[in-house]
Amino acid sequence: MADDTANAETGTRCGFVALIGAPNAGKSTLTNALVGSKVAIVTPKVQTTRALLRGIVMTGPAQLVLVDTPGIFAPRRRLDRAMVTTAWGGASDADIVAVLIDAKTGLDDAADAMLQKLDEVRQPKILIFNKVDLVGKEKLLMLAQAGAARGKFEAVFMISAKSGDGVGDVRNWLAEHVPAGPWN
Ligand SMILES: Nc1nc2c(ncn2[C@@H]2O[C@H](COP(=O)(O)OP(=O)(O)OP(=O)(O)O)[C@@H](O)[C@H]2O)c(=O)[nH]1
Ligand SMILES: [Mg+2]
Repeated sequence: MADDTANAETGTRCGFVALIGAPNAGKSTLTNALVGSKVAIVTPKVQTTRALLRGIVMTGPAQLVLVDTPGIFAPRRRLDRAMVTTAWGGASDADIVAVLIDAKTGLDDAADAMLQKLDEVRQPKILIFNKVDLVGKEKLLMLAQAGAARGKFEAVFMISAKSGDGVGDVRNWLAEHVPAGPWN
């Protein structure tokens, strides 16, 4: 984890944050919401994002370099495999890994497989349940408990990337936890 003091000379912080999750979880929507403008393509179709895409967020003394990744799923074809490899590559290069799960879909087998593989990821991780606008409070509570028990996460968030609900909390947390250092 980053130390708690910002860069002594400049007071700045900067870090790479990878957003990973199943296809359609809302990674690109969250990227756009955090950046504050449309940098990533969002569609109702799965596998819209096919390569790593970076968005820059400035928040106070912190610069977040967001890395939107293709979805993670069990690949069958060669292009699929390449996309999934790209996504995990984005995670391994990041300072912080943000794991996005569609709250409507919940912790299905695919999410479970992804969470299991995440145990191998050494960077600090946060868990984000997205699309809370589509799910009732009780299910959310259940998800939060099950998710937190399922892996080692520094924090768990409930958001709607679409409405912006909770997105500010994620931005603030990331800004406080990226490493001290000069902006890119
Ligand atoms: N209701 C609701 N829909 C959302 C939310 N976030 C994203 N969506 C919708 O979910 C769909 C997929 O969103 P994307 O942001 O493209 O998802 P992605 O994870 O980048 O998908 P891939 O690039 O295909 O892996 C789109 O139709 C979004 O409008 C949310 O918070 N609430
Ligand atoms: Mg996408």
